[in-house]
Amino acid sequence: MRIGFIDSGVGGLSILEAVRVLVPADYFYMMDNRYLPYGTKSELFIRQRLKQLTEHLLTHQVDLIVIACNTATTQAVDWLRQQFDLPFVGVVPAIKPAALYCAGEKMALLATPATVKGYYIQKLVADYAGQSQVQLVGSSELVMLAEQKVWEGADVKAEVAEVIRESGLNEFAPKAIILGCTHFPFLAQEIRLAFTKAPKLFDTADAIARRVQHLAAAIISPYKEKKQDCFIATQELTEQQKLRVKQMGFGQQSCWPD
Ligand code: DGN
Repeated sequence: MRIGFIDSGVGGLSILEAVRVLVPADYFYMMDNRYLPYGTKSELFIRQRLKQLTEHLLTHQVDLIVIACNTATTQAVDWLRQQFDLPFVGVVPAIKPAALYCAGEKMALLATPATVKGYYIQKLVADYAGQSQVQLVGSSELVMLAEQKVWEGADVKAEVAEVIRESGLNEFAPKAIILGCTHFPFLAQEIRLAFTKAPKLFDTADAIARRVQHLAAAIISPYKEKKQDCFIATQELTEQQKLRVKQMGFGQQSCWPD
């Protein structure tokens, strides 16, 4: 089985980690670092770009693609499903389980600016948040801080605390925070520390892993044996990044500068 992943940066790796545990497959992680971050791009741009990346992943004969990015999912996944005859798994913020946990108390959604502005999220909140008051916070800065932490092991505690302070979330005091960007699980510790009273954090990785497992069970792939995982960047990685990619268990890496 061959499974493709798409994100603009390292965020999708938080989903890949969970999927890898449940589904034996060769993974093709496509990191569109040339256009990082997606959170500031238009819907039209994201759709066209995702179409190109999907076409490239299809040259690797993937059986399924995970759009491991909330921004891209909320703007493009329904459209992509109309363009390609291929199963797509999208990632959207875990508003429903968080609302169940909050039972009418306050919660917050932390995502990218594009995700919080989108119609898709307004609808998810209207459909599932129930009586809970929801504060939406969009931040591209957190995306870049997660990148720094994953690639360089940088200590970003103070910067994350500053983003949370500016958002006013500490005063809002939510019972739960939904991590509506796949980059943010990498900052879970720093986000908790930025609160006087730590809220419960919700992400989507385990739910996505179960969804992929369910779909994969019905796919008959010509690729039966697991060989190796492949990391594809759209802009040349630094030597340090190449080393990190190797440490993450990717047997092969390449650059597709298109
Ligand atoms: N990881 C992406 C998401 O879940 O929305 C955001 C990455 C970005 O480019 N902003």
